[in-house]
Amino acid sequence: MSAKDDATRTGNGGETHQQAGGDVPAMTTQVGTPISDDQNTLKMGQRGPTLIEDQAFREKIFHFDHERIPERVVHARGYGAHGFFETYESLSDITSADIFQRAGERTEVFVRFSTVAGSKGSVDLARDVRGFAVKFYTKQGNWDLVGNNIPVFFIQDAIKFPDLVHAAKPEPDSAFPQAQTAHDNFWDFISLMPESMHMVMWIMSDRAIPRSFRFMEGFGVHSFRFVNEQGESRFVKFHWKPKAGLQSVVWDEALRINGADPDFHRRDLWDAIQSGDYPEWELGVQVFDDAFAEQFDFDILDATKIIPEEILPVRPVGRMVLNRMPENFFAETEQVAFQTGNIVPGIDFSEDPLLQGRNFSYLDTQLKRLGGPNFNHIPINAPRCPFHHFQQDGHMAMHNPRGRANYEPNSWGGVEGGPREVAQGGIRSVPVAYRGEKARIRSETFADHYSQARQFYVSQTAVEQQHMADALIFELSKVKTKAIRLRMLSHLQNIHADLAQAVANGLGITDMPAPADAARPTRSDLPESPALSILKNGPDSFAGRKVGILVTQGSDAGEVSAIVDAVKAEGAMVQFIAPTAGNVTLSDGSTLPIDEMVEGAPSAIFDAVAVLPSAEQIEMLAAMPAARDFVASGWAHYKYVAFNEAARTLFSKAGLPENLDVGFLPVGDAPAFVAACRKIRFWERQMAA
Ligand code: HDE
Repeated sequence: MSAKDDATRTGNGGETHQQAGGDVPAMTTQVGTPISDDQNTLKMGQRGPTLIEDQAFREKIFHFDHERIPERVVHARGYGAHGFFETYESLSDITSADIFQRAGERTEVFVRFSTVAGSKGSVDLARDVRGFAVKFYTKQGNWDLVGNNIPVFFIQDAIKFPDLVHAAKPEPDSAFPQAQTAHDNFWDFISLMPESMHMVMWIMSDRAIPRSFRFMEGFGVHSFRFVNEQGESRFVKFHWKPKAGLQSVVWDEALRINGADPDFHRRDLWDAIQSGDYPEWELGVQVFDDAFAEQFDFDILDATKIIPEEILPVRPVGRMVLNRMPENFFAETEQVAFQTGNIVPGIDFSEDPLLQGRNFSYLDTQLKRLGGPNFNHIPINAPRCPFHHFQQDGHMAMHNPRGRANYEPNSWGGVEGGPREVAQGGIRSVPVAYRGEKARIRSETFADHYSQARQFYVSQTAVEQQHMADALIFELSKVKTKAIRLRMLSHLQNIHADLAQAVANGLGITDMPAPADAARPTRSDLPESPALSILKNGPDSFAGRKVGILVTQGSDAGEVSAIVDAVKAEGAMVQFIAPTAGNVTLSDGSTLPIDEMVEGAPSAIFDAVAVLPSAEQIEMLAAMPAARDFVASGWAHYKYVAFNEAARTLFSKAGLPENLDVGFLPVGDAPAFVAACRKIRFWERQMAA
C-alpha cells in the first residue's frame, strides 16, 4: 500500500502515528488516541457487563450506527470517475465561458453514471435511463452538466416528476418490483401521459441496456444558452459522443448478466481505467439562434423533443478522458452533489419548465442527503478556483469568512473588508423579456407527442425495431391490467401501425383498440434520422471489448495464443474460462491461469467467445450444462464465435444448427475472427430467425 493510501485511510494519522512499528500507522480513536485493544470491549471481570466508560467502543459503534445517509431519491445507484476535459478551440465568439476560451486547455472533471429507478444495491443491467452527470471544475466555478444517455425526457413540466418517479419505483404496498418498469403502476401512468411516448421509444430501445458506460452517448437534454462577451445569446444543446462507438447488450443477456455480475458496469469502468484503457467522449454542441428556434417544427423548450443532427449538426468542441478512479467510493461518488443550477458566466438557462423545476430540486435534495448547507465544503464538491463569500456557520462548516467582516456592504476596506462583487465577468442572466398572464398552463407548442416518437422508430434498423417490439411485449406482459395494455396499444397505433401490430401479436391481443385521441390530431411523418440508431453508429474497432476463451486441460497452445495475439493486437482483452478454477496445462506443457469457472461466467458477459477445448476433454465438457449454455447462448445472442474442430461436439450437444453460420469462424484464421468482431454481433442470425 502506498504512503498516499495510508494517509487516505487514516487521515493525518498516517503521518503522525508511526510508533506501532515499521510503516504501519497506529490505530487511534477519532481524536487521535492510540488504541491498544480493538478485539474486546472493556468489561467488569471475565464474564461481567461492558462498561459505559469504554469510549473507544462507544465511539466506534456510534459512528457505525450513523454510516448511512439517505440514498438519492432517483439515480441512487451510480459509479464515478475523475478525468479531464480538453477544449479543442476557442468558442469566444459564442460564449464567454472560461472553459471554452483557450485551445488545448485542460479542466478537471468528475463524472457520475447512474441508473435511475433502482436502489443503491440494485443491478447494473436494469432496463433504464442512465444518468451522465459531469462536474467541470472551471476557473470560474463549478459547472455541472447533469445529463442522461437519452436526449429526451418523459415529462414536460417538473410538477409531474414526483408522479413519474413514484410510478416507476417499486409499488408502495408490495415494495416490488425493484429497478424495473415492467409493472402496472409504471405503464398505467405512462399510458395516461401521451407526452412520454417519445421517451418510451428510447427506453424500449437498446439505449436502455448499454454494454458499458464507456459505449454510450450523453445529452444535456434541455436547451441552454451560450452568452458571449458582448452579451449576445444563442441557444445550445450539449451532446457527449463516445470515441469507442455505441454498443448495447441484448435483453436476454441483460437478464443473465444481472445474475452473473450485478456490478457489470461498475466492474467494466473500473477494469478499463485501472488497466490504462481510458474511456473518452467528445463534447459536441448544437448552437442555434432565435430565428432557428422560431422556424423549427417543435418548441425548443420542450424536453420531450430533439433537434435532429441531420437538421442541425453537432459541432465537436472538446474531449473528455476519464483516467482515475476515486480513492473512496463514499467520499467521492456518493457525496458528490450535482446541481443544474451550477452554471458559469457564459452559460445560462432556457425557460424549459423541466429545467426550471430541476434548478429548485437539486439544491434542495443535497440538503436532505448530505445533512446540512455546507455540502460544497466536501472536497469532491468544492471548486478548484478561489472562492470567497459571507456565508457562514451551519453543520460541519469548514470554511468561514476570515477576519472581521461577515457582511457587505461594510466600511472596513481592503482585505479586512472581505470580497466584493466583480465589475466585469460575473454571472449575468440574459435579459429576456416576458409578457403574459399568470396561469398554470402548458404551451400549445408542446402538443405534438407522436411525430418524433415515430421518427425515432423509423430511424432504427430492422434488428433494432424488433428489439423495441420485443421490449414492449416483455414489459406489457408483466402488466396484469388489460386496460393498460390496450391503452398503450392505442398510443402505439399513433406511432407506427407495424409496431402496434407486432406488440399486439406478442401479447395475444386480437381486439386492437382505436388510435388514442391525440391532443393535436396531426402527426407529421418526419424523415429518418440515422443518428438515432445504435447500429448505424457502432464502433469501427473491437478495441476495449472482451473475448471469453473457453479452454480445457490439454487445449492447443498454438490455437490459444493465436486468438490471444489477434485480440490483443486489436486493443481488446481476453479472459480464460474452464470447467474448474485454478490452472489448465496446455498441449505444450505450459500453464494457463484461469479467470473464471464456466459456471460463473456465462458468455453474456463477453463481447465474443472462442471455444477451444482439447479433443480428450470434449466429452466431459459437453456433458456440463453450463458449457452447453455458454455456446447455446453465445449463438442465441448473435455473438461471433471462434472454434476448433473438437468444439463441434459441444455445439451439437448444445443443440446448435448442424450447418454453422458464418458468424462461427475457424480458429485457424484468428485475424479474420477479430475483424468480424468489429461488427460486434452477427445480426444476420437474428434476421434469419
Ligand atoms: Fe434529475 N434529479 N430530475 N434529471 N438527475 C436528481 O438530484 C429532478 C432529470 C439526473 O449522479 C436528484 O442529487 C427533477 C432530467 C441525473 O448525483 C433530484 C426532474 C435529467 C441525476 C433530481 C429531473 C436528469 C439526477 C436526485 C424533473 C437529464 C444524478 C439526487 C424536473 C437531463 C446525479 C440528486 C448524480 C438526480 C430531480 C429530471 C438527470 C431529486 C425534479 C431531465 C444524471 O434532485
